[in-house]
Amino acid sequence: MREPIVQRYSKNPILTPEDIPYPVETVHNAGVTKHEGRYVMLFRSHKATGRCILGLADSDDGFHFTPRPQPFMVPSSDGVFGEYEAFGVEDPRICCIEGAYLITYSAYSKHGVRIGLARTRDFVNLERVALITQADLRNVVIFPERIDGRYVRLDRPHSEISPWAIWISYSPDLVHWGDSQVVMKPVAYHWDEMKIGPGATPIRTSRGWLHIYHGVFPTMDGAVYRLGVALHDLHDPARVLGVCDRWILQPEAPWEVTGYVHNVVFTCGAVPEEDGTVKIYWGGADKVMCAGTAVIDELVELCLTDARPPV
Ligand code: M1P
Repeated sequence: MREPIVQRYSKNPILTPEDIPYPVETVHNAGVTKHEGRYVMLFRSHKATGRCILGLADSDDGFHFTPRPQPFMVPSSDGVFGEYEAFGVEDPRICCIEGAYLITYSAYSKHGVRIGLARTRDFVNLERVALITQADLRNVVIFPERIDGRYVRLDRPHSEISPWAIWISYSPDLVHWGDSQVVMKPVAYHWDEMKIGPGATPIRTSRGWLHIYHGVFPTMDGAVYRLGVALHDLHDPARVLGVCDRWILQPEAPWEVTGYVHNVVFTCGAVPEEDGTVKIYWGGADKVMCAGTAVIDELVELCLTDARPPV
C-alpha cells in the first residue's frame, strides 16, 4: 500500500465545538501561523443563527490548541465594514509579511460575498484595512513576500463562462488590486473538475511557491472537497510550473465524511517547519479542525513529476 502523502495527526480532530468556551456549532477552516514562537489558529465558527464569527486558539506544539475565552472577530457594526459583513465573516487566511499579519476573510451581506483585509501585529488588536474585492470572489491568499515590489494574491472569482478558477492579481498598497489573469482551471472529469480555490498561504521553496489548494468533484451524493498542490514560479508566480495530477488528501476520517457539510477537507492554513515538513490544517466536514504533516520536498516533487496541465 502507498504511504499517505499527508500523515494525519493521530489525535484528530484537534479542535471541536465542545472545546470552545462560548456557544458555537462548528470550528473549521482556520488560518494558522506562528507568532513569537507559538502557533496561532484563527478559526471560523457558525453560531446557531447560521452566521459565522472568527475565534483564536494558541498552541506550543501546533497540535494542542487552547481557545481564547472570547471571539476575536465578529461582524463589524460600523461604516462600510458593517454594511458588507452583516451576514458573517468566514474562512480566514493569515499572511505574515513585513512584520505584520494580514488576515483575508470572506465578508457576507445582502450584497453578496466579498473579501475583507484586516491586520494585526499581536493577535490582540485588530485593524480592518479595506474591502479588497467586489462581490462573488472568495478564497484570497496573499504571498508572504512582495514580488518585483508588488503584493501578490491568488483568488477565486466566479463566472458562468469560466467557472471557479484560480486567478492572480497584484497591488502596490494591498488596497488596490489589478493586472489580474487566470492561472489555473478545473479539469474536466478529474477530481477537481467542478471548482478549485486557493487554500493556504503559498510557501517559498527553492523550486517555486508551493500552493495547497482545494478541488471539488460533484457526485450524485453531493460535492466532495479534496486538497491538491501546485507550484508557481518564484519570480513570476503567474507561471504555474506544475499541478499534481492527484489529490494529496481526501475525506476519509469519520469527522471528515460526516459533519455540518459531508465529505469536506478544506484548508486555509499550513505552517512550514525548519525540518522540511509542513503542518497542514483543514476543516473536517465544516465542523471540526484537523491537522497533518507532509514533507515539503515531496509535495514539490509531485507537482513536477506527476503533473497535469494548469489551464
Ligand atoms: O462546504 C464546503 C466549502 O464550501 C465553500 O467552498 P468553496 O470556496 O469551494 O465554494 C465555502 O463555503 C467553504 O467555507 C466550505 O468549507
